Amino acid sequence: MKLVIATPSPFARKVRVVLREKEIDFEEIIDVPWNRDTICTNFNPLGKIPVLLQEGKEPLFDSSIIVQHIEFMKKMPAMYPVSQKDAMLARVIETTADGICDALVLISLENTRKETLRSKDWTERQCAKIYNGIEYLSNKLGNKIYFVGEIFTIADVAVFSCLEYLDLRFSYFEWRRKHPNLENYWQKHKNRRSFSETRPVAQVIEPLNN
Ligand SMILES: N[C@@H](CCC(=O)N[C@@H](CS)C(=O)NCC(=O)O)C(=O)O
Repeated sequence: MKLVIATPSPFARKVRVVLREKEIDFEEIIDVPWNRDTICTNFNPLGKIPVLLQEGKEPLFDSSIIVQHIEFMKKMPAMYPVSQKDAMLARVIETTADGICDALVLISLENTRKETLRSKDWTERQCAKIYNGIEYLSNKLGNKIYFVGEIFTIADVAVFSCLEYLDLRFSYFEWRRKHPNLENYWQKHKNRRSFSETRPVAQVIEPLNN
């Protein structure tokens, strides 16, 4: 099994963490999806990583779909809670963290454009999603150790990946100071092996021409 990733990507990281948690062997192929020589367009019409490649099977894309596929392999630990209520909550948390990351990706991309072409209004619109999304996550967490029940789930994978992506792309936001409960949460989980082995690393991307 091969996983096409980009080293800073919080979406690829979700899958990389889940495969490590379940101790499933796989090979990582590093790509830069923004560059002209990306390989991900060979497998995903949307031109995005992560993409899961398996011998004799269709390529799978989108982090949530890949995680769902891995979950069907029935290797423990399960990433989605069993009860419908908790499973839905985990997915809402995952979707919120992913949406924050979408906004961060869009802001990073906007910032590669010529300064005169950048839209302040549009960037502010993305910033609102980040601020409101993080506040929502902080409220959902309260003083708990895990987002859903007493177990590590996809919600934790997605939020932790999102918080460290914020550090990489949007450090001036100071989420740690604004949301001390998320800082405590980060401290509790930062040494988990699947996280420490997958810390985001920036890549050089080709700037947009306009
Ligand atoms: N919803 C997708 C988002 C994936 C995504 O946005 N990946 C970014 C890298 S972090 C990408 O490959 N972007 C390239 C592009 O949009 O052209 C997922 O969860 O996998």
